[in-house]
Amino acid sequence: MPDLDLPLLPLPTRPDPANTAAPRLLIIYTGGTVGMAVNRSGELVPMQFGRLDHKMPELARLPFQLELLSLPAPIDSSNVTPGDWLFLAQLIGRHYADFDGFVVLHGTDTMAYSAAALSYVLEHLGKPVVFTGAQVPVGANRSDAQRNLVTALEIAAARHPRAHTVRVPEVCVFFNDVLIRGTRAKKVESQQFAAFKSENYPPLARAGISLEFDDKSIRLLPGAHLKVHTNLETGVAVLRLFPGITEAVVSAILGIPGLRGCVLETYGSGNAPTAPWFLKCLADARARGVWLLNVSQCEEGRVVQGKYETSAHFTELGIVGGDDITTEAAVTKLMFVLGLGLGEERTRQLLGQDLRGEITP
Ligand code: ASN
Repeated sequence: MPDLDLPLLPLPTRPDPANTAAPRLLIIYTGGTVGMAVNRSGELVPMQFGRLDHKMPELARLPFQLELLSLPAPIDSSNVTPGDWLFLAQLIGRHYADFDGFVVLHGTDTMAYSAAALSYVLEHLGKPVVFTGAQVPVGANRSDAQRNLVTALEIAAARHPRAHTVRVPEVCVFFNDVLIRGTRAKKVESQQFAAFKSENYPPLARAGISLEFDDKSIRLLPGAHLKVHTNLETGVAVLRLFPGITEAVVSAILGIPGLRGCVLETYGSGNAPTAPWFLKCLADARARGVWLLNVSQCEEGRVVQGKYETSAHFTELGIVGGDDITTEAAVTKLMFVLGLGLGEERTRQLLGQDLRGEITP
């Protein structure tokens, strides 16, 4: 694991001098388009931010105390690994007591996976961890970085107007105009600014002229102490079905040496072929101890195993129904739950139940 002792750079802001309790926020810069520049070959590559406050003078007007922590080697989020998620979680754990909220600047391509992974790994989170980024780099004309970052910071600082308790104690994604639970986020756009969608769950907030929180949709877990988990099982795969998929493909994927779990991306409400060879591949994988999590390819709706004959065998084969979970949240849930190293019974229980608001039971 890289060194956790990374320097914090205080950014000049304007906390109300009379308000000694001005929210203290930590921005963690990991890379992504938000901080990219074009190289000699004309490709966008991640860069160090340098003086973020010079590129975003609006930060100086915010009534917060802000500090910036930049990873030594910022990356395009296509290069993110489970090791990066664990490192990020450790970093947040390291600074948890000293800050009121965290904003993670991250590439958009795999932001939904990172936000879901952090949701699992940061158990009993009581402070906001808001992922955001940009579709156009911060220095460029028409960049969306300013708006996304400023609003993400406002969300990370937000308190209930009367009780003054933390408003969004969740890992979430803020992008363009929506705040989305980390385990419900999906990148749906590579060209437009509205790049993310909340799947099967209402947005936690909408940002228009004012910031409107949907308090009843936000998870509150009062009184708990943060636990940062330190292990993720990487022996997982995704098997997306399509008409015409062959036995060779299915058996090759499910037979990968060291495979511990696989997301089965099925049709509709969790349906799949009933061909004997297909069911045998699943049964053989289960017999080798591979966990199978049934996730629908549909963007809305849920898996109901046994609704159709084409999913009737799944429960008896020991395949876990994923309800309305996204693939991003399912992959990271498998990594997290299998990484706990629990017995058969408990593993099945955790895979099937709602852990971080990723399913509507
Ligand atoms: N390739 C970039 C990334 O995910 C895309 C972006 O940030 N908009 O790092």
